[in-house]
Amino acid sequence: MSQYHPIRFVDVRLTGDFWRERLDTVLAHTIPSQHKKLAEYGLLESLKLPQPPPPLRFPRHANGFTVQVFWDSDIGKWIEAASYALSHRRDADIEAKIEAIIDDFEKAQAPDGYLNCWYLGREPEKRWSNLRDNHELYNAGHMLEGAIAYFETTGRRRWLDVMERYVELIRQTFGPGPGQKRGYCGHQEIEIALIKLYHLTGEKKHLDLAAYFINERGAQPPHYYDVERTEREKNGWETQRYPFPNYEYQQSHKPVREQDKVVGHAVRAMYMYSAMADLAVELNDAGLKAACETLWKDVMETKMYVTAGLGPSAQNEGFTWDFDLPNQSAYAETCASVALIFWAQRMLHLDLDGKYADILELALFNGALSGLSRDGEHYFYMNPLESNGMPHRWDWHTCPCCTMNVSRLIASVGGYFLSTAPDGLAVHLYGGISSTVSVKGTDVAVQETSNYPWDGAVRIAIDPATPLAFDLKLRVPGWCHGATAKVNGQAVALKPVNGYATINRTWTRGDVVELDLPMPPVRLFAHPGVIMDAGRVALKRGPLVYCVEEADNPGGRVQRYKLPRTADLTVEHRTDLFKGIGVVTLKASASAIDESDWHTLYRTAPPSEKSATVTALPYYLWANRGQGSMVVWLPEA
Ligand code: FUB
Ligand code: ZN
Repeated sequence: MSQYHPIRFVDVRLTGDFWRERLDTVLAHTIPSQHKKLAEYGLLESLKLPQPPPPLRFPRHANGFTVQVFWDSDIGKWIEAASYALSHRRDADIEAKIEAIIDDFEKAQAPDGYLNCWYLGREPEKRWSNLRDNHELYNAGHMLEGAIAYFETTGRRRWLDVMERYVELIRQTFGPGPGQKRGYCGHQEIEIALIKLYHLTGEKKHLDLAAYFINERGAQPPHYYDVERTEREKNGWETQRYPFPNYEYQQSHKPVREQDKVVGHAVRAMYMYSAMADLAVELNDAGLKAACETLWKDVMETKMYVTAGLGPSAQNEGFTWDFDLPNQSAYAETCASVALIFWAQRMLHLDLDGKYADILELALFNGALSGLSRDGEHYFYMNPLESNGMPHRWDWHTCPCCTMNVSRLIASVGGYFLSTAPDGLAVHLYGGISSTVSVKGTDVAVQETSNYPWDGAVRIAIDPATPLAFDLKLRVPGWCHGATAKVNGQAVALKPVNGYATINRTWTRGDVVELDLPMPPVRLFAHPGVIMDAGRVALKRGPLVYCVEEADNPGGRVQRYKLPRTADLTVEHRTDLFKGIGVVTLKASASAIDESDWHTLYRTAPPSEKSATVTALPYYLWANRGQGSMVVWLPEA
């Protein structure tokens, strides 16, 4: 197990243009507009207890389910995102809004600590009766993460106290003891939150409860979801047949240590694997670590989109079979890529191996970041890799999980840059941050400056309070060949081991490391098993995957282009495409099918082609300039 631990989000300032701009947008636009939507769509009203609940905004599906059962989670996630944002800039108005929500939660809490506004308001007698579908513990997890983030930013612990009371009730209710329910949530999440609570408080009981939920999952016949279903049937509460043939959907088809294939709902899977990796670190649990490694290999080798999108299917919001990665119908939920980042970060702290940081970075700059528009007020839930312009970005969703997942990610992105160990400091991401970390008990100021991801020149100033010998581990991304470095102007040999190059010296105030990460554009080809990508090529530069969008290539659907294997890819720095930011586009000579002479659906004459120039844009930026076609995997000429 690695000795490295991530630093806290509150200890990192974002100073680079790329993340500063995204953060400023989240602060100024996303967080306030999300609060408006929470009000407009009735989520805030749902906390006003006791009072007769208003009619459902989203009527129950035929199976009795409504997304309203997890509204508490969306509110908790908004507070979490807002709290991360507040750590960068305090805002009295947002804080007042959070306090008002806490007032409502505090008033709603039952005397025994129970706190779920859906059940308290609408069906109190059914508390804990349907863990499989109704998200009670998932909600508690997100509320707890919100309470922890709010406390970490503000030092105010009122909501944390409320949530600790609730956690105590959960501890009494679930477990292997007499009279306890041997249950666990159908949507994993509380496990991650409990481990965070353990990190915050140092109280082992929280870690133990997280471990219970993970170890119990799918563990014993009879299956818990069958047991609770039988109870519901006795009470006349079960009206519909369960739509899935087994419990793969929520990864409870077998004990977690025996799971070797990534199955089911993608977000649930990623949250569970994150908690498993966390527990493997905390408990030095080799079995959990091995299971995580097997699952990681499975998803990386057969189930991940080139953008780090996960889950091709809308039917289960998740995984299907190996190499099934359709482009236009890709579900690739924003939440799933965000959750992959959580998992990758935890794997990275199991073993300091750059293969995990590479995926963390890939998901960050592509599958997750695409979820938020330039203006910070429009979103993608699904992140297809090919489109005819539909669906477009929306300003809210009946199921708003992705909106706050992407805002909490961006507002806390600083927490992914650095880790410390007893004898070292590791730098995982580049893009401009400043922080002061403690190494061997000495404060070390770290200032990383760069125009990353547009440019691979990175400057890292290391200023220990007093001269200090330690390992500085610099990630050399897997995509990068020919990285070089200098310390105080003198070249040093970089010999990366598992993706990290170690520079060991006595660091003194004023030391500067210059790292150069060449990032020429490259072509990527998919495994032949991915039949949807046969004969196609994707473009990438550094961590950014590119797409071809109609906005830059007017004249009809962009699928008309064919890119010759040998065509040069020209890098262009552009400041004219998006207000306020410069971006790098790629340009190439290509051919394009001429549609003007097609008048029938089918014909015997082959298509005629003409020469053309094609421009590619970072994928995360697509669908910000109107609706039009887009393609990541371009046909080759
Ligand atoms: O069920 C809660 C969230 O809503 C899931 O994580 C998403 O996939 C969406 O179904
Ligand atoms: Zn989502």
